[in-house]
Amino acid sequence: MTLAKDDLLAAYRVMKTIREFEERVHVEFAAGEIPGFVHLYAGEEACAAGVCTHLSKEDYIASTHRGHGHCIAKGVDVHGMMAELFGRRTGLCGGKGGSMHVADLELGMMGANGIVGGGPPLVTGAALSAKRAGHGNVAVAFVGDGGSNQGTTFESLNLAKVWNLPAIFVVEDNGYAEATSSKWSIGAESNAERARGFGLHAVRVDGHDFFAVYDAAGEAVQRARDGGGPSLLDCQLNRYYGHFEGDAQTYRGPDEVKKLRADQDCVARFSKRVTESGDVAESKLAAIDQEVLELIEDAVAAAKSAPKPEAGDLLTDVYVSY
Ligand SMILES: Cc1ncc(C[n+]2csc(CCOP(=O)(O)OP(=O)(O)O)c2C)c(N)n1
Ligand SMILES: [Mg+2]
Repeated sequence: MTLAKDDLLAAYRVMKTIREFEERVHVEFAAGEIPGFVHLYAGEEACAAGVCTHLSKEDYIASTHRGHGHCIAKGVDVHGMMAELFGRRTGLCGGKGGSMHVADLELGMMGANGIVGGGPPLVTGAALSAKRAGHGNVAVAFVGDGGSNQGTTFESLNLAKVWNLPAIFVVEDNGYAEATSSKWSIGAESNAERARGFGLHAVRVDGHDFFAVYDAAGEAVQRARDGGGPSLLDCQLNRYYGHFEGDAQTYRGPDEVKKLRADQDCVARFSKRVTESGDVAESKLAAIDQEVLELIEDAVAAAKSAPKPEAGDLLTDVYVSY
Protein backbone atom coordinates (compact mmCIF):
# COMPACT_ATOMS: atom_id res chain seq x y z
CA MET A 1 0.00 0.00 0.00
CA THR A 2 1.32 3.45 -0.79
CA LEU A 3 0.89 6.61 1.20
CA ALA A 4 0.88 10.13 -0.23
CA LYS A 5 3.38 12.62 1.16
CA ASP A 6 0.75 14.36 3.30
CA ASP A 7 -0.27 11.02 4.79
CA LEU A 8 3.36 10.24 5.63
CA LEU A 9 3.72 13.60 7.34
CA ALA A 10 0.48 13.06 9.25
CA ALA A 11 1.63 9.62 10.42
CA TYR A 12 4.96 11.06 11.54
CA ARG A 13 3.19 13.83 13.44
CA VAL A 14 1.06 11.26 15.28
CA MET A 15 4.07 9.13 16.27
CA LYS A 16 6.15 12.13 17.28
CA THR A 17 3.29 13.60 19.31
CA ILE A 18 2.88 10.32 21.19
CA ARG A 19 6.63 10.08 21.84
CA GLU A 20 6.99 13.64 23.12
CA PHE A 21 3.79 13.40 25.15
CA GLU A 22 5.14 10.31 26.89
CA GLU A 23 8.67 11.65 27.41
CA ARG A 24 7.22 14.76 29.03
CA VAL A 25 4.73 12.85 31.17
CA HIS A 26 7.66 10.74 32.42
CA VAL A 27 9.39 13.92 33.62
CA GLU A 28 6.28 15.51 35.09
CA PHE A 29 5.32 12.34 36.93
CA ALA A 30 8.80 12.08 38.48
CA ALA A 31 8.44 15.70 39.61
CA GLY A 32 5.26 14.75 41.48
CA GLU A 33 2.95 16.78 39.23
CA ILE A 34 0.71 13.89 38.08
CA PRO A 35 -1.44 11.89 40.51
CA GLY A 36 -2.38 8.22 40.20
CA PHE A 37 -0.92 5.45 38.07
CA VAL A 38 0.68 6.15 34.70
CA HIS A 39 1.72 3.56 32.07
CA LEU A 40 3.73 4.94 29.16
CA TYR A 41 3.42 3.89 25.51
CA ALA A 42 6.82 5.22 24.30
CA GLY A 43 8.39 2.69 21.92
CA GLU A 44 5.06 1.35 20.66
CA GLU A 45 3.96 4.37 18.57
CA ALA A 46 4.07 2.64 15.17
CA CYS A 47 1.30 0.29 16.23
CA ALA A 48 -1.28 2.91 17.23
CA ALA A 49 -0.37 5.11 14.26
CA GLY A 50 -0.27 2.27 11.72
CA VAL A 51 -3.72 1.06 12.73
CA CYS A 52 -5.51 4.37 13.34
CA THR A 53 -4.35 5.88 10.04
CA HIS A 54 -7.05 3.66 8.48
CA LEU A 55 -9.83 4.78 10.81
CA SER A 56 -12.29 7.64 10.65
CA LYS A 57 -14.00 9.41 13.52
CA GLU A 58 -17.01 7.08 13.08
CA ASP A 59 -14.93 3.96 13.72
CA TYR A 60 -14.48 2.75 17.28
CA ILE A 61 -11.43 1.86 19.31
CA ALA A 62 -11.08 0.47 22.80
CA SER A 63 -7.78 0.97 24.56
CA THR A 64 -5.91 -0.37 27.57
CA HIS A 65 -4.30 0.99 30.73
CA ARG A 66 -1.39 2.03 28.40
CA GLY A 67 -3.70 4.18 26.33
CA HIS A 68 -2.18 7.61 25.60
CA GLY A 69 -0.88 6.52 22.19
CA HIS A 70 -4.20 5.09 21.07
CA CYS A 71 -5.98 8.30 22.07
CA ILE A 72 -3.56 10.56 20.22
CA ALA A 73 -3.64 8.35 17.12
CA LYS A 74 -7.47 8.49 17.12
CA GLY A 75 -7.29 12.29 17.18
CA VAL A 76 -8.11 12.98 20.83
CA ASP A 77 -7.22 16.51 21.92
CA VAL A 78 -3.76 16.65 23.50
CA HIS A 79 -4.64 19.58 25.77
CA GLY A 80 -7.69 17.72 27.12
CA MET A 81 -5.59 14.61 27.67
CA MET A 82 -2.79 16.40 29.46
CA ALA A 83 -5.24 18.22 31.73
CA GLU A 84 -6.92 14.88 32.47
CA LEU A 85 -3.59 13.34 33.51
CA PHE A 86 -2.91 16.31 35.74
CA GLY A 87 -6.33 15.80 37.36
CA ARG A 88 -7.68 19.18 36.27
CA ARG A 89 -11.24 20.30 35.64
CA THR A 90 -10.43 21.10 32.00
CA GLY A 91 -9.48 17.46 31.39
CA LEU A 92 -11.47 15.30 28.99
CA CYS A 93 -13.20 13.59 31.91
CA GLY A 94 -13.22 16.65 34.16
CA GLY A 95 -9.99 15.51 35.79
CA LYS A 96 -11.75 12.64 37.55
CA GLY A 97 -10.51 9.79 35.37
CA GLY A 98 -6.79 10.37 34.94
CA SER A 99 -4.41 8.46 32.69
CA MET A 100 -6.27 5.15 32.77
CA HIS A 101 -9.71 6.54 31.93
CA VAL A 102 -9.21 8.98 29.08
CA ALA A 103 -12.15 8.68 26.70
CA ASP A 104 -13.72 10.69 23.91
CA LEU A 105 -16.90 9.14 22.61
CA GLU A 106 -17.33 11.87 19.98
CA LEU A 107 -14.24 10.44 18.30
CA GLY A 108 -15.15 6.80 18.78
CA MET A 109 -12.48 6.48 21.47
CA MET A 110 -14.35 4.30 23.95
CA GLY A 111 -11.78 4.67 26.64
CA ALA A 112 -8.55 3.60 28.19
CA ASN A 113 -9.33 0.75 30.56
CA GLY A 114 -7.97 -0.25 33.93
CA ILE A 115 -9.36 -3.75 33.45
CA VAL A 116 -6.89 -5.93 31.58
CA GLY A 117 -8.85 -7.60 28.76
CA GLY A 118 -11.71 -5.13 29.20
CA GLY A 119 -11.47 -3.73 25.66
CA PRO A 120 -12.26 -6.78 23.49
CA PRO A 121 -15.84 -7.27 24.80
CA LEU A 122 -16.54 -3.55 24.34
CA VAL A 123 -15.30 -3.77 20.78
CA THR A 124 -17.37 -6.86 20.10
CA GLY A 125 -20.45 -4.87 21.14
CA ALA A 126 -19.39 -1.79 19.15
CA ALA A 127 -18.71 -3.95 16.08
CA LEU A 128 -22.14 -5.56 16.43
CA SER A 129 -23.77 -2.12 16.53
CA ALA A 130 -21.66 -1.04 13.51
CA LYS A 131 -22.75 -4.12 11.59
CA ARG A 132 -26.42 -3.54 12.34
CA ALA A 133 -26.19 0.17 11.48
CA GLY A 134 -24.69 -0.85 8.13
CA HIS A 135 -22.51 2.23 7.55
CA GLY A 136 -19.34 0.20 7.00
CA ASN A 137 -17.70 1.24 10.25
CA VAL A 138 -15.30 -0.98 12.17
CA ALA A 139 -14.22 -1.43 15.78
CA VAL A 140 -10.66 -2.06 16.94
CA ALA A 141 -9.55 -3.46 20.29
CA PHE A 142 -5.99 -2.84 21.39
CA VAL A 143 -4.97 -5.44 23.93
CA GLY A 144 -1.65 -6.34 25.56
CA ASP A 145 -0.01 -9.77 25.64
CA GLY A 146 -1.25 -10.09 29.21
CA GLY A 147 -4.75 -9.08 28.12
CA SER A 148 -4.55 -11.61 25.29
CA ASN A 149 -4.61 -14.36 27.92
CA GLN A 150 -7.85 -13.19 29.51
CA GLY A 151 -11.04 -15.17 29.05
CA THR A 152 -12.80 -11.98 27.97
CA THR A 153 -10.51 -11.84 24.95
CA PHE A 154 -11.14 -15.46 23.98
CA GLU A 155 -14.90 -15.01 24.24
CA SER A 156 -14.70 -11.87 22.14
CA LEU A 157 -12.67 -13.57 19.41
CA ASN A 158 -15.22 -16.35 19.29
CA LEU A 159 -18.29 -14.11 19.21
CA ALA A 160 -16.73 -11.80 16.64
CA LYS A 161 -16.32 -14.83 14.38
CA VAL A 162 -19.73 -16.34 15.14
CA TRP A 163 -21.43 -13.00 14.39
CA ASN A 164 -19.03 -12.22 11.51
CA LEU A 165 -18.32 -8.77 12.95
CA PRO A 166 -16.28 -5.88 11.55
CA ALA A 167 -13.86 -6.20 14.48
CA ILE A 168 -10.06 -6.06 14.58
CA PHE A 169 -8.09 -7.23 17.57
CA VAL A 170 -4.62 -5.71 17.82
CA VAL A 171 -2.41 -7.55 20.30
CA GLU A 172 0.46 -5.36 21.43
CA ASP A 173 2.94 -7.99 22.58
CA ASN A 174 5.58 -5.86 24.27
CA GLY A 175 7.25 -8.83 25.93
CA TYR A 176 5.82 -8.37 29.40
CA ALA A 177 2.63 -8.29 31.42
CA GLU A 178 3.93 -6.32 34.40
CA ALA A 179 7.07 -8.48 34.99
CA THR A 180 5.86 -11.73 33.37
CA SER A 181 7.43 -12.64 30.05
CA SER A 182 4.98 -13.17 27.19
CA LYS A 183 7.21 -15.98 25.94
CA TRP A 184 6.29 -17.83 29.11
CA SER A 185 2.66 -16.78 29.54
CA ILE A 186 1.33 -17.46 26.02
CA GLY A 187 1.03 -21.21 25.71
CA ALA A 188 0.42 -21.34 21.96
CA GLU A 189 3.17 -20.65 19.47
CA SER A 190 1.75 -17.15 18.94
CA ASN A 191 -1.39 -15.09 19.32
CA ALA A 192 -1.80 -15.24 15.54
CA GLU A 193 -1.90 -19.03 15.66
CA ARG A 194 -4.29 -18.94 18.60
CA ALA A 195 -6.64 -16.55 16.75
CA ARG A 196 -6.64 -18.81 13.68
CA GLY A 197 -7.95 -21.51 16.00
CA PHE A 198 -10.95 -19.28 16.59
CA GLY A 199 -11.40 -18.91 12.83
CA LEU A 200 -10.04 -15.37 12.48
CA HIS A 201 -7.67 -14.08 9.83
CA ALA A 202 -4.47 -13.43 11.75
CA VAL A 203 -0.93 -12.25 11.03
CA ARG A 204 2.18 -11.59 13.07
CA VAL A 205 3.61 -8.12 12.47
CA ASP A 206 6.81 -6.25 13.33
CA GLY A 207 5.24 -3.61 15.55
CA HIS A 208 8.32 -1.37 15.32
CA ASP A 209 7.68 -0.93 11.61
CA PHE A 210 4.93 1.59 10.86
CA PHE A 211 4.65 0.35 7.28
CA ALA A 212 4.26 -3.30 8.26
CA VAL A 213 1.50 -2.40 10.73
CA TYR A 214 -0.10 -0.05 8.21
CA ASP A 215 -0.26 -2.77 5.53
CA ALA A 216 -1.57 -5.48 7.84
CA ALA A 217 -4.13 -3.15 9.42
CA GLY A 218 -5.22 -1.93 5.99
CA GLU A 219 -6.08 -5.46 4.91
CA ALA A 220 -7.90 -6.19 8.16
CA VAL A 221 -9.90 -2.96 8.09
CA GLN A 222 -10.87 -3.43 4.44
CA ARG A 223 -11.95 -7.01 5.11
CA ALA A 224 -14.07 -5.81 8.03
CA ARG A 225 -15.65 -2.98 6.02
CA ASP A 226 -16.41 -5.43 3.19
CA GLY A 227 -18.26 -7.81 5.51
CA GLY A 228 -15.38 -10.33 5.56
CA GLY A 229 -15.35 -10.64 9.34
CA PRO A 230 -12.84 -10.20 12.13
CA SER A 231 -9.04 -10.27 12.10
CA LEU A 232 -6.22 -10.23 14.61
CA LEU A 233 -2.84 -8.52 14.32
CA ASP A 234 -0.14 -9.97 16.56
CA CYS A 235 2.22 -7.00 16.87
CA GLN A 236 5.68 -7.61 18.31
CA LEU A 237 7.06 -4.48 19.94
CA ASN A 238 8.63 -3.04 23.09
CA ARG A 239 7.98 -0.45 25.73
CA TYR A 240 10.79 1.92 26.70
CA TYR A 241 9.63 2.58 30.24
CA GLY A 242 8.60 0.36 33.12
CA HIS A 243 5.22 -1.26 33.48
CA PHE A 244 4.14 1.80 35.44
CA GLU A 245 6.01 4.97 36.28
CA GLY A 246 8.12 4.14 39.32
CA ASP A 247 8.65 0.49 38.31
CA ALA A 248 12.23 -0.53 39.27
CA GLN A 249 12.29 -2.96 36.30
CA THR A 250 14.51 -5.51 38.02
CA TYR A 251 13.22 -8.11 35.54
CA ARG A 252 14.93 -6.40 32.59
CA GLY A 253 18.55 -6.74 31.45
CA PRO A 254 20.87 -3.80 32.25
CA ASP A 255 21.19 -2.59 28.63
CA GLU A 256 17.85 -3.86 27.36
CA VAL A 257 16.17 -0.50 26.94
CA LYS A 258 19.34 1.25 25.74
CA LYS A 259 19.63 -1.31 22.94
CA LEU A 260 15.94 -1.02 22.08
CA ARG A 261 16.20 2.74 21.80
CA ALA A 262 19.28 2.39 19.58
CA ASP A 263 18.06 -0.43 17.31
CA GLN A 264 14.27 -0.53 17.38
CA ASP A 265 13.11 3.06 17.55
CA CYS A 266 10.00 3.10 15.38
CA VAL A 267 10.04 6.88 14.98
CA ALA A 268 13.70 6.89 13.86
CA ARG A 269 13.05 3.96 11.52
CA PHE A 270 10.17 5.82 9.93
CA SER A 271 12.23 9.03 9.47
CA LYS A 272 15.14 7.11 7.96
CA ARG A 273 12.93 5.31 5.48
CA VAL A 274 10.94 8.30 4.24
CA THR A 275 13.93 10.63 3.97
CA GLU A 276 16.24 8.07 2.30
CA SER A 277 13.54 7.22 -0.23
CA GLY A 278 13.24 10.92 -1.04
CA ASP A 279 9.52 10.90 -0.20
CA VAL A 280 9.89 13.52 2.53
CA ALA A 281 12.52 16.22 3.16
CA GLU A 282 14.29 16.17 6.53
CA SER A 283 13.34 19.82 7.00
CA LYS A 284 9.63 18.88 6.92
CA LEU A 285 10.14 16.39 9.75
CA ALA A 286 12.21 18.91 11.71
CA ALA A 287 9.38 21.45 11.40
CA ILE A 288 6.92 18.89 12.78
CA ASP A 289 9.33 18.13 15.65
CA GLN A 290 9.31 21.79 16.62
CA GLU A 291 5.53 22.13 16.38
CA VAL A 292 5.03 19.03 18.49
CA LEU A 293 7.39 20.28 21.20
CA GLU A 294 5.49 23.57 21.30
CA LEU A 295 2.15 21.75 21.50
CA ILE A 296 3.30 19.62 24.44
CA GLU A 297 4.84 22.61 26.23
CA ASP A 298 1.62 24.53 25.80
CA ALA A 299 -0.53 21.59 26.97
CA VAL A 300 1.58 21.17 30.12
CA ALA A 301 1.50 24.88 30.92
CA ALA A 302 -2.28 24.97 30.41
CA ALA A 303 -2.78 21.87 32.56
CA LYS A 304 -0.67 23.26 35.39
CA SER A 305 -2.60 26.50 35.51
CA ALA A 306 -6.05 24.89 35.19
CA PRO A 307 -8.32 24.56 38.25
CA LYS A 308 -8.70 21.28 40.13
CA PRO A 309 -12.15 19.68 40.48
CA GLU A 310 -14.17 20.97 43.41
CA ALA A 311 -15.97 18.97 46.07
CA GLY A 312 -19.30 19.37 44.23
CA ASP A 313 -17.79 17.78 41.12
CA LEU A 314 -17.80 14.46 42.96
CA LEU A 315 -21.54 14.25 42.40
CA THR A 316 -21.54 15.05 38.67
CA ASP A 317 -21.09 12.51 35.83
CA VAL A 318 -22.06 9.69 38.17
CA TYR A 319 -25.38 8.72 36.58
CA VAL A 320 -26.39 9.16 32.95
CA SER A 321 -30.01 9.91 32.05
CA TYR A 322 -31.16 8.47 28.76
C1 LIG B 1 -8.51 -7.98 35.19
C2 LIG B 1 -7.22 -7.42 35.66
N1 LIG B 1 -6.27 -8.26 36.17
C3 LIG B 1 -5.09 -7.76 36.61
C4 LIG B 1 -4.84 -6.41 36.57
C5 LIG B 1 -3.50 -5.85 37.04
N2 LIG B 1 -2.69 -5.48 35.89
C6 LIG B 1 -2.65 -4.21 35.43
S1 LIG B 1 -1.71 -4.06 34.04
C7 LIG B 1 -1.33 -5.70 34.07
C8 LIG B 1 -0.42 -6.29 33.01
C9 LIG B 1 -0.96 -6.11 31.64
O1 LIG B 1 -0.03 -6.56 30.69
P1 LIG B 1 -0.29 -6.45 29.17
O2 LIG B 1 -1.70 -6.84 28.85
O3 LIG B 1 0.78 -7.21 28.49
O4 LIG B 1 -0.17 -4.89 28.86
P2 LIG B 1 1.13 -3.96 28.97
O5 LIG B 1 1.16 -3.42 30.35
O6 LIG B 1 2.31 -4.76 28.66
O7 LIG B 1 0.86 -2.88 27.95
C10 LIG B 1 -1.94 -6.36 35.13
C11 LIG B 1 -1.80 -7.79 35.41
C12 LIG B 1 -5.85 -5.58 36.06
N3 LIG B 1 -5.69 -4.25 35.98
N4 LIG B 1 -7.01 -6.10 35.59
MG1 LIG C 1 2.52 -6.51 27.66
